[in-house]
Amino acid sequence: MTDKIEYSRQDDIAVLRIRNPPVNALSQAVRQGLSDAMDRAEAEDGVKAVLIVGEGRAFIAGADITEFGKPPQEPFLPDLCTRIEGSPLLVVASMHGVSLGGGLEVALGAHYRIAQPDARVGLPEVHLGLIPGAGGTQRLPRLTGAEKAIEIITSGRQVKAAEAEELGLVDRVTEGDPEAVGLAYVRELLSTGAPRRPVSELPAPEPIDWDATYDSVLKKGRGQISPATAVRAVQDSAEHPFAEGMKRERAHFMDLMQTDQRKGMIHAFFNERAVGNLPELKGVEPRALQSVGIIGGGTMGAGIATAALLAGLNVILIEMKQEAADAARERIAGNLQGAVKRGKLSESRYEAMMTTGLEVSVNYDSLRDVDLVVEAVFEDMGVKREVFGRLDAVCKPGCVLATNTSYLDVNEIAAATSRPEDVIGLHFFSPAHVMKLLEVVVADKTAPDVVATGFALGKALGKVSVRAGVCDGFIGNRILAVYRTAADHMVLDGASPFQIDKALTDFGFAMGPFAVADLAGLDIGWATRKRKAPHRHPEERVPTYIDRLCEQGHFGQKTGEGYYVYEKGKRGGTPNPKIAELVAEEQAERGITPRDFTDEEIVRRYMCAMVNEAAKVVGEGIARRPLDVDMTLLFGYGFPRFWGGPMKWADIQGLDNVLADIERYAQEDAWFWQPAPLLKKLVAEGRTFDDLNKAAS
Ligand code: 3H9
Repeated sequence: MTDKIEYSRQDDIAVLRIRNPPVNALSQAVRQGLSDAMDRAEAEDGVKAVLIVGEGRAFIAGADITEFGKPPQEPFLPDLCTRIEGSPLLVVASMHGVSLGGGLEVALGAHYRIAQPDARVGLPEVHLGLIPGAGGTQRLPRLTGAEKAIEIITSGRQVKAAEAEELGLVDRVTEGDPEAVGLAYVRELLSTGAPRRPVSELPAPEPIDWDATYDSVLKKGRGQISPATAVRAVQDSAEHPFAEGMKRERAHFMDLMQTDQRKGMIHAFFNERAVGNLPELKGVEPRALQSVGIIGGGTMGAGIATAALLAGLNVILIEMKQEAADAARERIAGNLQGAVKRGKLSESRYEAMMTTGLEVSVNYDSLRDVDLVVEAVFEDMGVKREVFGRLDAVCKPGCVLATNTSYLDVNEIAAATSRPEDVIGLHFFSPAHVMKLLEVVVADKTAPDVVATGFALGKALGKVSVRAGVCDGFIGNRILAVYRTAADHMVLDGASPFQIDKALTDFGFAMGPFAVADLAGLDIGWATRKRKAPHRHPEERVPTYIDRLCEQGHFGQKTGEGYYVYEKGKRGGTPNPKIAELVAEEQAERGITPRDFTDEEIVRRYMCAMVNEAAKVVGEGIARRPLDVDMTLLFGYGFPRFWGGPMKWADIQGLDNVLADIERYAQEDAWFWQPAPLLKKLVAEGRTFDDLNKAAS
């Protein structure tokens, strides 16, 4: 038996304790250990029942994801679950923490399940581009019915113990030490002569409208294939005997294992965790963080305040005038009330946050004792420098002074203080209490413990924090500016914004770039174009057709008209017919003969522009590693998770193919399509972006 399973006897019960920290993933050694321990329990005299428990923070978090992509090793998990279920002994699982994926499948192989009240169970394989592959799609529907099983599997959500009990997924919920309550339950079952109860022997689920369910899940998945595949696997559970259903589930699972989507999603899973592990911060202690000051109570400031309050921090928010201060308080209250409505925050905690947790003031002196200040005022260098001068005068020594600027030079802002080592950029994304991304922007003189404090704040707020260097737009907005331009160029050359949006949402983006522009407000891009106009290179192509719409006061969703026309009370918009006219005028002025684009070409050009700029961002050290770009795009820009991020996408396409396309596009517009030196270097060396990630970790 492997040392991953501790075997002990409690009278006539064999206790199998899984010990594979941190989360008891089902590695080969764990699977082997469980299999051996079952053999031993069955062979030993006097054993009537087996209790399976997990040590540490979870029962079992699922299959060991680090083994995916390598040749599978026996014993295979589906066989292990069937072996547990087939035991002549009574088998009980006592679940605490999470039981996810293969972890729940092992428990479903047991004959009875007891759980702690705060336990959560689920089958999250779709988040890894997979479906449950150890009987989850066959056993779960036999307990919950097909419809509920499909909902649980395709959402991948974690089901709380109470709901799991209601659904028949667990038989009992009892608080206490998992082994102690498990043993008591087994003894009770033995004393009442409870029979073995294999889930596989329960009747198959009733049929539902499989095709309609498949279609709706496919549509909801926006290009992701595994949730729809799960519907077919559950259908198999209804239409075939259990053993045949298991075979079919395995076949689906192994097919999905080979897909790019599985590779992309597992890349996302690990790098979401790796992105905060910066070698340069090893051993660097963050500064103490209990109270946060925020300058400016607009949408951004109020969002940051909301996130900080929800994380249990005290917040002092500064506004210029009492009226604005009152409005900021209202905004924060509204945000927190949203959390109350969604059941994420109790009324009493809400009251405490709004009274003792939050102070809204018009006096900078209130910031005297705070540990960190985030400035979220108007995006203007003069205004920001004035704010930082005042903060320098008021804040205690060691207070971290952060700016939420989206593109201004953090070095210049830091220079407005006598302590540039305490100054950092913390670039939140709106709404700041919802969006997961935080760019931690490190200026030339920022002290390492200030960087560590930025990451500590991000962690406390539940954000995915990415280290960025100083440049116009940092990582995300700098890359966005370029792929947006690629989309604009395609419009000038003949593709409609609506075709582009559709091609990109079909690719998996949450929204297309033109719908996003309408949502953000066309005035933002207009202002940026005006700001950048004096610095443009003569060969730079900057379409101006949309400026004509802005000049007429149409700024997208907020004014009811932009690329799309929005009717009050209706979701989404319809294409604005004026766009075609404005584009045609500009094409005529520039002497462009419009041509057709396929959806495939649209995606390719957009992605190549993104990857090329991203390679420049990494090459210049603005992002430390390709994975920093991937996580930025995934968590701040609606990039489809199943591609893993633009750099992962490029690795999957082959960097030589991506470079060849960029060089081909450069024959039309050499100024825009200048290949990134890093991309050329990697192609020459036959290396990938992922090789760089590995080298940096
Ligand atoms: C499956 O089961 C397939 C089967 O149906 C069929 C098979 C044939 N494997 O997230 P954390 C690591 S698919 C390996 O920071 P938390 C994680 O990388 C699987 N490693 O903690 C991290 O490492 P590090 C279905 C894993 O408390 C450390 O554990 N299961 C695994 O915030 C701590 O993780 C899932 O998809 C794993 N399965 O959250 C569950 N899980 O410290 C995936 C975690 O080096 N896991 N690690 O960075 C999770 O959702 C969360 O990790 C969990 C804990 C909720 C468990």
